[in-house]
Amino acid sequence: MQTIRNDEPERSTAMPVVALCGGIGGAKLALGLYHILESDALFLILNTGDDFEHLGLHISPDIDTVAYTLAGKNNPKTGWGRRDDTWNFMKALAELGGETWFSLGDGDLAIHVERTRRLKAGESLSQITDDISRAFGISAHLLPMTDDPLRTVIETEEGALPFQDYFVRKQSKPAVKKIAFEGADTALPSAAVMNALQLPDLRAVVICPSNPFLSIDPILAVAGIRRALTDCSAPVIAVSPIIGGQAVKGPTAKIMSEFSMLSTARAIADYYGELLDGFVFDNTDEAEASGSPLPYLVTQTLMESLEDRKQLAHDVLTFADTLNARPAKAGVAGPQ
Ligand code: FO1
Repeated sequence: MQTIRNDEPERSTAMPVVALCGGIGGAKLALGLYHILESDALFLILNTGDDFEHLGLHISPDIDTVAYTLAGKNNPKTGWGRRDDTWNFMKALAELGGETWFSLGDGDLAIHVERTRRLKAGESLSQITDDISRAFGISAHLLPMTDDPLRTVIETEEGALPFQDYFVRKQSKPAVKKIAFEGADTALPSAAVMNALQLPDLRAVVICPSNPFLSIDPILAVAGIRRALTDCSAPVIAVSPIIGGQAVKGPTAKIMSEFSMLSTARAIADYYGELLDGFVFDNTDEAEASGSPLPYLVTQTLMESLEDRKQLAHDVLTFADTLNARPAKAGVAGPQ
């Protein structure tokens, strides 16, 4: 581990931490952070580029994955959906010849129905998400990146595919040529997102080990968020989603090769570029870490158990505290 200074006093667990998070992979580290921080110190900025209308319902997969995970209601086998859910609705839908490529459990349906009803009544996604997380007893702040429509569209060898068509229906098989974020030119970040990034005593901004292209880029595409990250007082640290050249889950490594990138953790750090103040490599990638121009930490990033999630969260924040000792980031400019 390379540090700037190691004699800083330990930071309080009550100091706020912001994390940018997609679905399954990101939710693991979010849970670790949630466990080690004081109850309301965690602010999660969540990707809504995967949201879509399906069967007349507004589905927000990453918000729901994180909410279920923090509430202990998540399905540990799939990573998405509710623990111990039943599938009567899907069976009945199949009997009618309805669309069954996207699986909605009976209990999971409640969140989609309620969200859709409230959106149609004119409430914001932020307000609805906040109410759902309070109803689940979650004390962290779950913040959709925007209340405006922003949809990830994957331009593939088979043509342009809405995100869930690419990811679930086509199982991420078509080669990706480009990724677009429809609505990004008009989508605004919610006030809660900007407030979180401007908290004066912010301890760290953590980019979870989510897919950079599919889960983090949509967040960065919302006007003002990238700039708020480069301007914020806290160090911005990304945790590598690549370990030993492979993604723990999902198509990150596949997309990297389709974009003619090396499937390495270093390539992820380079991709985030000037946004970062620090990068976290897995132990497996220690050799490539040593050439990193950024301050870095080498630790276990594979999160199999709850203990692993908490340990990684602790390691990342301890690393952030060493970077906090650096002069303020004031004046650092970055692309919007
Ligand atoms: N992922 C799948 O691979 N297959 C599904 O049928 C599926 C259903 C589903 C329902 C609700 C939900 O909140 C998530 C669901 N996901 C499913 C996960 C989701 O599509 C992706 O994991 C995320 O969008 C990527 O982060």
